[in-house]
Amino acid sequence: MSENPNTPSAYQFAKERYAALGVDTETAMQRLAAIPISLHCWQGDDVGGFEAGESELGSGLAVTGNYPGKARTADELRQDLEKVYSLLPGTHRLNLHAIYGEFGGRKVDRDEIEVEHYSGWIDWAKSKGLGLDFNPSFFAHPKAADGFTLSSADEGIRDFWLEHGKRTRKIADAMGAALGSPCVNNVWIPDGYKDLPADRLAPRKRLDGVLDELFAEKHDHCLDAVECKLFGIGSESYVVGSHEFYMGYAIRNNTLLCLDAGHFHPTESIADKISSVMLSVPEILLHVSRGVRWDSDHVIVLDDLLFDIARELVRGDFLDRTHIGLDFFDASINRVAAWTIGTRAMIKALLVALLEPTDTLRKLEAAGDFTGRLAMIEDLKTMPFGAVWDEYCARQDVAGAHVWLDEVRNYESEVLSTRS
Ligand code: RNT
Ligand code: ZN
Repeated sequence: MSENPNTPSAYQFAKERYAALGVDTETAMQRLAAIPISLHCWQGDDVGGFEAGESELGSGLAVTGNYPGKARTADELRQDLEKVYSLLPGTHRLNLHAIYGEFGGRKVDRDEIEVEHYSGWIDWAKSKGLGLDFNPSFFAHPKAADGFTLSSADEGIRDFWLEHGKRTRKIADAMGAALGSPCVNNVWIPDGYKDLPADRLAPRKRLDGVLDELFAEKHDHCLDAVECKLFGIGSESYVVGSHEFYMGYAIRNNTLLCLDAGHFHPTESIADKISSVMLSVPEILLHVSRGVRWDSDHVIVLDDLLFDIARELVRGDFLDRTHIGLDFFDASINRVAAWTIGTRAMIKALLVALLEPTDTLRKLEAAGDFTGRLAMIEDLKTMPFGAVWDEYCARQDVAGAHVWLDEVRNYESEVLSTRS
């Protein structure tokens, strides 16, 4: 089908529509290209990791589904990630968990990990121009089996996990130094009680003290973040690392605060929290996720919650102080597609936010014209952002809507289906 050169392209048409609102689509695309998203490695193998021997996930984490083709080795995971990155416009990052080290089949316990176990990842990231982020893994381990790690009443357990955490900060520092881009190291622990606690304070005091020890040494290329949770499976009544706990901790200690979209009450959105916490903490880490009833980790899609998060980052000019990470895991669909769908949704939401005529909305608001504000918010929903998205993908040489899935299906038949 040949196009009539006199017919404006869908993009040209969209560009003019946005220009009429005072929005420059070219600037929006330029800004978008500079926003990295940190992809979570654990979508690729259902939070399995590469430690020697079998281990139960546990600690309130559960991945459902048995779609074939999950990555069984670091090489397979990297191969899958390369496919995903090839379907994403822009330059992004990878977020690794400590359990994804390359241990050569040897038993290397969590308190024994070294930078060398991650050198395969660092070399690969360097060759692909990717930044790395990191996480201590305080789960799927016999010493996490009774529900407590860093806040345990047992000094031996506490010390074991403290050593693990310290090592991850050193490794994160080495990653950041090697790649010339700071590495966010995010602490999430599962600690909590299934049923009514008698002492809510003692574990929190212990955690407060242990975190001080954990963060005592300065590392120039490691950015420390702490992640709260409302409840988990098996910690329904009490979670030591609650929102208030970490909010206070981050403010007192100048660490990053991690907001996971699935870790709050179901009607609570992290979008509304961003402008508040940004007044008190230097930077934030996001775990963009999608809670569905009692599960916090569905693949993100372009829904109102995602639009709201992206809008708040752009409206508040917070992008420079925000590390956008993803955190979902679905084993019931093609995992490469899951990553691609979720990450592309995140990038699209940011594009829509960058295309908003925020000044106009703010003028209406300042004038008390709430009718005009609501009318504009509603009309913006049918603006042709899809044409700008397609143009952005084309310019970045990335498959557009519908076509990317063909690439994933080919990859599935050529690569994923050969894995038993
Ligand atoms: C768990 C937290 C945490 C994990 C990952 C694997 O509820 O969200 O971020 O999902 O670290
Ligand atoms: Zn999370």
